[in-house]
Amino acid sequence: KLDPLPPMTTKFVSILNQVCEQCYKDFAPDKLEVGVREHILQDLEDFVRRQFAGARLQLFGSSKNGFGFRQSDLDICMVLEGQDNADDLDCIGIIESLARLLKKHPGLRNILPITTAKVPIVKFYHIRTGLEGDISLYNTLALHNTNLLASYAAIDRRVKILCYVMKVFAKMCDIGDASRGSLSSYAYTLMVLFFLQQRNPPVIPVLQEIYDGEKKPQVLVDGWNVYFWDDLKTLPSRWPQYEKNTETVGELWLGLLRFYTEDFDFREHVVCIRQQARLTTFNKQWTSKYIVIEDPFDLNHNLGAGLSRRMTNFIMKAFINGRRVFGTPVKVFPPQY
Ligand code: 3AT
Ligand code: MG
Repeated sequence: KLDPLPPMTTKFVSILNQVCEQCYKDFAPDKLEVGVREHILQDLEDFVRRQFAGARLQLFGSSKNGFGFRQSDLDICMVLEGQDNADDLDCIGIIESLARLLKKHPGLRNILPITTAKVPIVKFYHIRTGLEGDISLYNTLALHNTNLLASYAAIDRRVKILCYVMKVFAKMCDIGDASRGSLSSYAYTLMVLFFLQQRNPPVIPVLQEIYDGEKKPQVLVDGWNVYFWDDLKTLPSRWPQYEKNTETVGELWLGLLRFYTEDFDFREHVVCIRQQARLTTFNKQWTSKYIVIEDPFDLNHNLGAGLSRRMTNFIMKAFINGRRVFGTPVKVFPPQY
């Protein structure tokens, strides 16, 4: 049972907004740091090509999706020229020999192949920058979902800021580490995007539902349709709700916490960013889990599938506390700049 929130004050909404804006300023990398990542990538590609002549390396994840932190890891996908998919490749063998090769790179340390995971990777530590990274093979869907997230981030700056705030919140509440049984950054980003699509009026459209003609185009990757409207210049004419929502980031942040604690029925509905209409857990046969988040492309993939009941409760409690803390006006004296 949720305690009712006291009335909001305009003063406190404005403070909330400042906090969100500041969070973005404090954590977003600048242009220089983006360049550093591209530079490391190029250096690694040159090095890897000594042994894998047709290798191409590509950054994905938060180095590219618009929600990267200064210390975010480098997510790298490797493909071999002339080879469309990983079907007849010995991925584990390649990861192991890639690890042996990277061990000879003077700029790297802590090379660790992980071949037991669903997606085999080799982890590394880049000495000069202190960045960690991993290289996976043919992680093609991840490249596409990175582009989808990047498009949403480019529509409205509030999208970017809210996703940062959400990631900081998740880290601070210790609910943002998938390797320790929690949800991944990617999952929280999907939750933010879903909220912004469902807001009235919405802040962002459903890009996967905008297309020319009668039927949605098919762009198949690993058997899934990765089509979405990526021509953002034409969005104002394609989407009648464009810029209709004028809420501040602070209002949206509290709105998000209230949405997931007061309105959204986790038992009944799926967090699903590929369609405007509500999708039910019953439709998906995903009724055994409380938090259900559907991947926008791989529709068999529930990002909440790995959550234990304990962890689910822990995450929901963090949202409930967040709602109370951010929803209760207190007298604060903002720092003078
Ligand atoms: P960080 O800033 O690194 O926390 P991120 O968005 O880079 O945020 P990860 O490093 O956890 O997140 O993941 C890198 C990318 O891998 C993001 C997404 O394109 C893909 N990815 C991660 N987890 C999943 C998942 N469970 N299902 C599908 N794709 C995923
Ligand atoms: Mg990452």
